[in-house]
Amino acid sequence: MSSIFSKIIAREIPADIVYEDDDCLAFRDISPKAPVHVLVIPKREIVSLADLTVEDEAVMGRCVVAASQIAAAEGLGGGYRLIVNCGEDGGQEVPHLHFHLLGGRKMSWPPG
Ligand code: D5M
Repeated sequence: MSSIFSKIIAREIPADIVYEDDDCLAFRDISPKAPVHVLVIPKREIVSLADLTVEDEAVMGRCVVAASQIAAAEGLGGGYRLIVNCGEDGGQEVPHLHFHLLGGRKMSWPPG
């Protein structure tokens, strides 16, 4: 399923891109919920965590490592949160799997 994130990958709409490799893209969230709010996505069109297969293992691993590298580059040495919303009950709005990298403020627990 194509989404607005496919258009960002294809450079059809602008985004503030902070990281890219062959498998993953990361860009700043348009509606940030923390001083640092970056979305890390696989370039492959995967709708949600619920759609992952073993063929996605390497790509997902790359995205998580990329998130760690971006967090360091963003100066989040004090900690941060990496979140995936999955499906309607999980609060997912964009049907392209994405990690929210949130940092730069103290996080509360549990999330709403
Ligand atoms: O989160 C979807 C996130 O995607 C939400 O935080 C806004 C963000 N978003 C939506 N459109 C854009 C564009 N065009 N650029 C950057 N960020 C965007 P979810 O987990 O699906 O609720």
